[in-house]
Amino acid sequence: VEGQDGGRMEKLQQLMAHYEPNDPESIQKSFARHLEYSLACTRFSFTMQDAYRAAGLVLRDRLLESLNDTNTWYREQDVKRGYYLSAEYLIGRHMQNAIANLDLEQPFKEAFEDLGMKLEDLFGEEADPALGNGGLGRLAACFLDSMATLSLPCWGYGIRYSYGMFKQGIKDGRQIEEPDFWIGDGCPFEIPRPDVTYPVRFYGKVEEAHENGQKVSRWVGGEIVQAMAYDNPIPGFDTYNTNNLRLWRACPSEEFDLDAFSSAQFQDAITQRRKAEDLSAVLYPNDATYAGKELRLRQQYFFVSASLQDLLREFIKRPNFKWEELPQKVAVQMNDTHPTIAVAEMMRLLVDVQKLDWDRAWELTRQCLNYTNHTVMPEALEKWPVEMMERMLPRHLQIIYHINGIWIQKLLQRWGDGPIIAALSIVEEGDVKKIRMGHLAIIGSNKINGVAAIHTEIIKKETFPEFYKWCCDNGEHNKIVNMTNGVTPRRWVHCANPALSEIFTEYLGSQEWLTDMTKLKVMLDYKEDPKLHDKWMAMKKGCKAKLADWLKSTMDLEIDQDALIDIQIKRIHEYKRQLMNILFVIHRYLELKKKSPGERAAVQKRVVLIGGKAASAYVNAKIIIKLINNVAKVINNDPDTKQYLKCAFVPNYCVSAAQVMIPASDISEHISTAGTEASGTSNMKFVMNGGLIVGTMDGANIEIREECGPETMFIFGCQENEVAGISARAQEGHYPIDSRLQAVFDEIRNGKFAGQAEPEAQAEFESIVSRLCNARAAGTWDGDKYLVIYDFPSFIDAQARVDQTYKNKSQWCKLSIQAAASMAQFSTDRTMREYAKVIWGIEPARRPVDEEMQARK
Ligand code: BZD
Repeated sequence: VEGQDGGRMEKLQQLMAHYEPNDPESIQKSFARHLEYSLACTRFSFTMQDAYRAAGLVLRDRLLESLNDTNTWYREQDVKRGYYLSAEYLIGRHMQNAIANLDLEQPFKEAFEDLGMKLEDLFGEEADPALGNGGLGRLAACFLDSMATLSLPCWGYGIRYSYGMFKQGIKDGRQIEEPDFWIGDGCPFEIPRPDVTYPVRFYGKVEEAHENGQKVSRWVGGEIVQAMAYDNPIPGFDTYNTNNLRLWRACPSEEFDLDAFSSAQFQDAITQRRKAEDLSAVLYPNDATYAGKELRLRQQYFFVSASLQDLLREFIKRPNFKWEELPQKVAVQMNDTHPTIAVAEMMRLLVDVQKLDWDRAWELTRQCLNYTNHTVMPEALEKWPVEMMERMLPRHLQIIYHINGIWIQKLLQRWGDGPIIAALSIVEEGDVKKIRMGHLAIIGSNKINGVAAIHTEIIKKETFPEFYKWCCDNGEHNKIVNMTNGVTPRRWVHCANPALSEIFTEYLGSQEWLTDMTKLKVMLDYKEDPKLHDKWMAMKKGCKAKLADWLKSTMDLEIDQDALIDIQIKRIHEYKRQLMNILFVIHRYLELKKKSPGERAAVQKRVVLIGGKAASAYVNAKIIIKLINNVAKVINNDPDTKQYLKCAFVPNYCVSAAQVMIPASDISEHISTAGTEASGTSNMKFVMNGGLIVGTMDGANIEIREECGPETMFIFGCQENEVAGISARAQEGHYPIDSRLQAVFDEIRNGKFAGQAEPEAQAEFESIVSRLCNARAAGTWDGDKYLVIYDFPSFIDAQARVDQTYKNKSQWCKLSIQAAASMAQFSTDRTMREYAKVIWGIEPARRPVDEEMQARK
């Protein structure tokens, strides 16, 4: 509302001058008001779900105050902004995290206990927003938490999928996928912004025209979808800054054509509307390969275009803005290849819409954009058919060709013609011509980064060797940099494991470790202190009891809480080798069976939990799930062994499941073939919670080992530089199979885990085993690509070392403390500081505390 306000502004200013108070009574009042007025419940009759929603609204009020004031502060300070573009955010539940970060734990607890409610019960009512597949999406969520905590003026942009990652059910031992309509009756933590919308065009054609004597391109026709913003406030811990995660929802661009109501086109109108909404309907549940699906490219362009329009609008709004200042005011991070159409879209917006000349626009684009690679697997680097792009994004294809033309010219001038030119081109020739999005990203970026030291080296040597050569030739050695991943200690220690958080706070005398994990080094002085050992073991025991309750209630599984808890939770993939893990479980079972009852009693008890989702079309991964379930059934029902070894596939692994499982582990498995896991991040979460790692020299395991000490890890398997040689031998068939593994294979082949009762499963299991033993035949190799057979004996050895070490409880406890206290490097606070300094050039902009806020504390 604008114009003469007759004192309205002043009046509103007075009315709104005070923040919502945070004492328990005010929280209760606010809660009751929301129950009654926002949710239309009565104080006398409401469900726990209503209570959760009302409590969510109480928090939302406070989040909004902070979000608005933080935005105003950033604008006033005219700071450089960072924008994280990611097709996925695996944020997990909001409520507990928001309470912790807003520093409301105590008053909330009091307020709700006084009303006869436990906070944990409220937390349990929240749907777990799973707008991501796995590590990449969860990393983005941890980044947001750290950016806010460091008071970095950075926003996230993404897609508000109506359906997130599917819910995994297990039926007859097999994965079934169920839709996840996480929004339900609405999420109290998100703020719809019907006023913030942008048009996004698809299809149509490009017209050439002349304007003021200049040749210009106009992209016209096609269809327009509106992107509508949904804001998700991201509060920082120990700061008054709250940042924003802005997710876009696709809406039809025009409301119903009223005439259509009375005409035959009514159906068409509805169909059009639906089609627009389909765009942001569902997350693709694929975490490695891309299906080449048109809708996926539409989703990518949709959110990238809306985000760039939004951030450029913010830039232009600044008084007397100059385009030259764009790189001083804006840094964009592209999370994997998914948002890399941003290179072409930024050029389109600058050249076609803002009328900058090409060279100037290119300089600005290249200075603002950056690209993170998350995988060494070539099949994950997206390539879109030229034909598809030409239809859907005709102007972008022109722009990409133009970028490529200039790029190829440069290469030819430097190196002359040769195979390296085709290798470096953005366009891949072949039966189906394709646009290589990885190449577009690298050419259009200021910095490129890998996510762990070994991964960054692999990028230079194997994924993009020709680019690295180009960079070195150009004196740009630092264009490819390493940014080792991390995790946020707020969610993964403080919220997931309050008992451990209390121990740290007690020993350090403050919560400072939560924003500076180097402080935890003090714990090393106490790593042999019996008093600390008692507390530490009690903490683990408590976590195991919670896990046991949870397993009982979610899957009716009973576990021995004194057993060693061994967990592998991550997406199911051949390279992550859940297969090797279950083969080891079978081996352990066979060994137990051979023993006398007396000998068995001397064996370390173990509970092996494996969880994770398989992409719906990933046949082998689904067979592995079935195998795990069938093995579990046999082992858990064998009266000879069930006391000593239990195994279970935990269905529907997700962020909230991880928060229960991770704190309870003694060991966790991070056993990918060396050189295949870019980083891994759950390894960091487990160790921060005092779990030890059984792992290969891969991804961030290597750096964790350096920080925590080799004695805290059970390392096995071949090294990355040995893989090619071993693999060559496997292909030739010169591959001895360890007799213990052979015994496992025999047992599977003999039908122990399926047999005649399940002929289909039996055939699948046999095919998996026989494939492992395949040599190369007729040019192709469908064998033991991930060297399960080679690494198996050393895996058994590592597990034996685990058992041996675990016998000595105080030694184990010492290692657990040592490891957990040495994890400062793996806080996303460190990671974000590095991105801010090395890649973005962004400084913290901490909101000052005024007296009122101080008083409120
Ligand atoms: O990214 C993962 C890697 O596999 C991990 O090693 C690494 O730790 C994390 C974070 O850097 N990659 C993914 O999770 N990838 C995806 O989820 C994904 C999703 C869609 C399409 C392609 C990949």
